[in-house]
Amino acid sequence: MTQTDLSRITILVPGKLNEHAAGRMEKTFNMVAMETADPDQVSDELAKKVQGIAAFGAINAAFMDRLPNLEIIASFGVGYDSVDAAHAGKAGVMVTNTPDVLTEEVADTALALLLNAVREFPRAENYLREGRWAKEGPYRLTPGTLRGRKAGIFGMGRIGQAIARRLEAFGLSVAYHNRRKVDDLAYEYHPTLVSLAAAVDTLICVVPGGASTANAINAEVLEALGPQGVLVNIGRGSTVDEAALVAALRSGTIFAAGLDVFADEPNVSKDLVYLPNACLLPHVGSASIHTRNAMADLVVDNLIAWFSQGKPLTAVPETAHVRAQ
Ligand code: NAP
Ligand code: 8YV
Repeated sequence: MTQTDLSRITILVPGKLNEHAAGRMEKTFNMVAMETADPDQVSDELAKKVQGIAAFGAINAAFMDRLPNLEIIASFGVGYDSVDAAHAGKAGVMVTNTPDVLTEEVADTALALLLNAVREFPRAENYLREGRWAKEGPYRLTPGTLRGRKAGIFGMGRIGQAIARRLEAFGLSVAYHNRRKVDDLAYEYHPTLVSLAAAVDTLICVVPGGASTANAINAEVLEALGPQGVLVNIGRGSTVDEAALVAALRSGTIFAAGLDVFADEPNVSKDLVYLPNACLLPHVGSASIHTRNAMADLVVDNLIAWFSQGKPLTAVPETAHVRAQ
């Protein structure tokens, strides 16, 4: 199929579209934007036309079922817990995500969160901006340091390994927990999350969201991490029991936390916002123009590959069996 033929293919874009993706999509496909992925907002005429979705938010089973000719959902982000990929797999709909292109950016952000949480750099900067350095003297010596810390990575996948490389360069030891031990990786493996937390004082969470990781970081894990413990979550907010985390930060059960992701984004619990030992970012792990453009390109390139060659570039495992008709 030629580029001209692709322009006859209707791609639905629910929600706010990344600008770079929008530019390429408009030139390549018949792009139809809609506010949210609400099946009741799709006319019968449009429903029949749609062959693909570029997803920048959640896509549930009801929305897929509304579109009888849907072939592919190209999702923006490596994590695709907001897309019902299991349903798509059963319905013969391909789902793609955006792995690799964001790995190094997200790993950088994880290290920034760790340093900020341990060395209080955002608070020290506010101290300067408030004029307190000149009035009150130097910012306090931080009780926290990276020196001598032992790091544990929950989710030693693509991003977990990029974080591990950085931690090694910073002089920290590294251990990890996954469901399966990774072949040819020298880091110490722990078969349970609690055993990992007990063995380290710096826990970095970078597992996918979804049922298998929901609330995995609970009171028991935080207790095991201990009073010098620092939790960094760059994975998904659903993985942390936020009430247990707030209690652990308040009571000194752990020392500090650095969080990029939250249970109910963009709403962040006031309990966390008011805690001085929580360092918070608004889900910006991959949020540079460079990396978001690369993710946007991969969304568009997956759609082009599917409709021109019948094979996407980065299928998610749940739909790897799906073939173009
Ligand atoms: P990946 O390569 O698939 O790595 C995920 C790792 O988690 C794998 O090593 C996997 O190993 C492990 N894992 C999965 N389920 C688990 C479970 N139930 N228990 C223990 N370990 C489990 O994915 P990635 O590219 O590194 O991305 C990881 C996640 O980071 C994404 O899914 C996304 O949620 C998050 N993320 C966040 C941002 C941000 O902006 N904050 C940006 C990008 C990604 P096993 O299968 O052996 O368990
Ligand atoms: C994106 C992410 O910010 O890739 C992921 O899984 O969480 C982030 O890179 C997000 O998907 C875009 O909304």
